[in-house]
Amino acid sequence: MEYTFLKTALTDGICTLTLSAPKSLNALNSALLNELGHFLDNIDPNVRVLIITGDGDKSFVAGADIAEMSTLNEQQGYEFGKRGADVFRKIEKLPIPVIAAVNGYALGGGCEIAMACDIRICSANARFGQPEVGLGIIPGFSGTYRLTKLVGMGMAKQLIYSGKPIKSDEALRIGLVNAVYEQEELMSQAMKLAKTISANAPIALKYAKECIEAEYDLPADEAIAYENHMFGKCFATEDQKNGMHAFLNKEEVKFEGR
Ligand code: DAK
Repeated sequence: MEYTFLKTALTDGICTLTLSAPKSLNALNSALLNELGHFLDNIDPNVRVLIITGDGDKSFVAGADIAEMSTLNEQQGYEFGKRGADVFRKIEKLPIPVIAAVNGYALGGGCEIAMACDIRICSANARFGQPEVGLGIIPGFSGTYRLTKLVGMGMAKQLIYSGKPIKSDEALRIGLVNAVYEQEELMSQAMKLAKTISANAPIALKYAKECIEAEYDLPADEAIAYENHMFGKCFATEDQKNGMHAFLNKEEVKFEGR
């Protein structure tokens, strides 16, 4: 599939995916969401870490496309919300780590797509917010769910009820992002983190992601049993044999993901 709204670059197993709708500050229209769904369903198996960013130096994603949403009826609104939510869920279910490199506005659906990623870092000019109630709607791409998980109910309610964006330093303070960098450093820092991650065992990374996602909503005994089961499965991999052999023999290891 030829993409109109996505740009991709692959280097050493690290894929940078740039969301690109510059005329609307990279707002998420249906065609962009369809392309993103297609990309995630067909991701190159050689990709070990995915970085998602926005085109330009002003905006990551300025939300769902308001022009497109403005004429929807109830059923169409439901379908539009479901399309976005389903695509974002694919990010969470990818068997590889995903880093959001937030390079400016992350409003509405922009904040929501960042929250579906495993790790968020941002530029100093980034702004995060859920301004939907000011448009007569609620966050519709799973924002009420993920923001509450990430920053707690009190702060999530304040952000969603006020609709007021916060700056990068406040996003860092409340744990919505892990680090803030100058704009010109953001992508090199994202790449540095991606390289560190991609040097580790791919199957172990996949299992770690699966555990963290699955265990979050489970009661303690079930969560611990789940981790125990996945820990055991690691010992059926070549990566475990190679990783431990290399450590004991003071050698470098290159994981093959087997
Ligand atoms: N959609 C469409 N166009 C947008 C846009 C958006 N979200 N954001 C910006 N644009 C367009 C502007 O209309 C403008 O277009 P032209 O006038 O040049 O044709 C161009 O991008 C540049 O924007 P500005 O001129 O406004 O630029 P400024 O620097 O002055 O302001 C801004 C930047 C990001 C602060 C401002 O553009 C802004 O406030 N944008 C809207 C942000 C926003 O409210 N985002 C949340 C969208 S709501 C659901 C499914 C999903 C959702 C909800 C429910 N279901 C159906 C259940 C999700 C909703 C959202 O994400």
